[in-house]
Amino acid sequence: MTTKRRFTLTQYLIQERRRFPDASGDFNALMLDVALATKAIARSVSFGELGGMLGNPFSEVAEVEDVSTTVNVQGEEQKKLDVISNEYFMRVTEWGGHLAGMASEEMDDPYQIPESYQRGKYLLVFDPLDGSSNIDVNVTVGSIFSILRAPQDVIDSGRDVVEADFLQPGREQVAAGYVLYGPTTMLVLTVGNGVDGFTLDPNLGQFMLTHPDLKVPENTQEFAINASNARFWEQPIKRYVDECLAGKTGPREKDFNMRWIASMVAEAHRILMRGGVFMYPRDTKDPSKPGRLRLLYEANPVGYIIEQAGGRASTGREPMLDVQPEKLHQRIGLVFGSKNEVERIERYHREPQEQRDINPLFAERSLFRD
Ligand code: AFP
Repeated sequence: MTTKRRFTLTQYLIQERRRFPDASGDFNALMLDVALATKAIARSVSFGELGGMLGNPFSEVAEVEDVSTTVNVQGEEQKKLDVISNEYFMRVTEWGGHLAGMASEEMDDPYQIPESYQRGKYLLVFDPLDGSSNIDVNVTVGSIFSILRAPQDVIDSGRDVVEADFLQPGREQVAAGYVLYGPTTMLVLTVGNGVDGFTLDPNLGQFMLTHPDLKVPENTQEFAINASNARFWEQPIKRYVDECLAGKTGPREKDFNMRWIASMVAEAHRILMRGGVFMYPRDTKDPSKPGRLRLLYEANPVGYIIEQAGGRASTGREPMLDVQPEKLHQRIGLVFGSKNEVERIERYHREPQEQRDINPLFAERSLFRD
């Protein structure tokens, strides 16, 4: 019997580094620290109730220090595992000398690398546990991360990081990835050279390259959206979903399937594996929130992965990776997945305007008005 040779994440990173002979090795070391943090989270998630880590952080706070609220900066309830996962990310990555600072969905302000540690040239941005409202019902959750280069003056001076240092368009990401805590634990990573998937071997404690060069199929007949928000959607999204629902008898002349896990990271993974389109679009539900998901912690890293896999990520109006962030915790409408479907949704966002440009009558009697 012959055994198939598999690369570990470490071997993969060494191989990637060979493309850049001048690289210092800082990035690889940081990535391995991030992977270690996610292995610790995977372990906590897998113990579930047995680990005593489900539920509200104040029921038993033995392992968690400095927790003064059960609501994060997004106004969302924090689970104990949210807090613990955030701690793992910070504690495992802060000491290595590779980071100038971090920002997390779970923390109001940027996190400063303590003075007792060396500061480095990268910024780490993360959502430690996406989909955490699914934890109590034992549905897949995941961590999402993005690695940015710190501005040169931060690297030169070693000064504290400020919000503005993190406000970089998604195209400037050095790497992005997610780790899925599902039936298996999987790391999906892009370092700007395609997308590769690794499965955690529980015996070795190593991420093994199992899904090289992932590609999102260009076409799909599957979409994901929280349809309970339908009354708040803008017209282009209503039109797109209506056409999918009309199936074979509608303008698309084919039937569509629908999925909604409420863990964006798990939806992203399904789309990477078999195609599909995900929408959490801008809507009118809460005028203070132009979308549900966060630009820096969710939309940009997933957008980078999807684009590197040949798919497309958008606000509906412009490519996600071109958006200039204005705030650390900024929310945004997000559409991503199979290229041809996302392009169609973008076209639907443009069309009413184009029609108005061609014929002023459309402003009065548009086909696409409510
Ligand atoms: P939580 O991390 O608070 O569970 O939020 C998950 C999420 O940000 C994203 O992963 C889901 O796609 C989306 O929210 C689900 O939102 P709805 O509950 O409105 O469907």
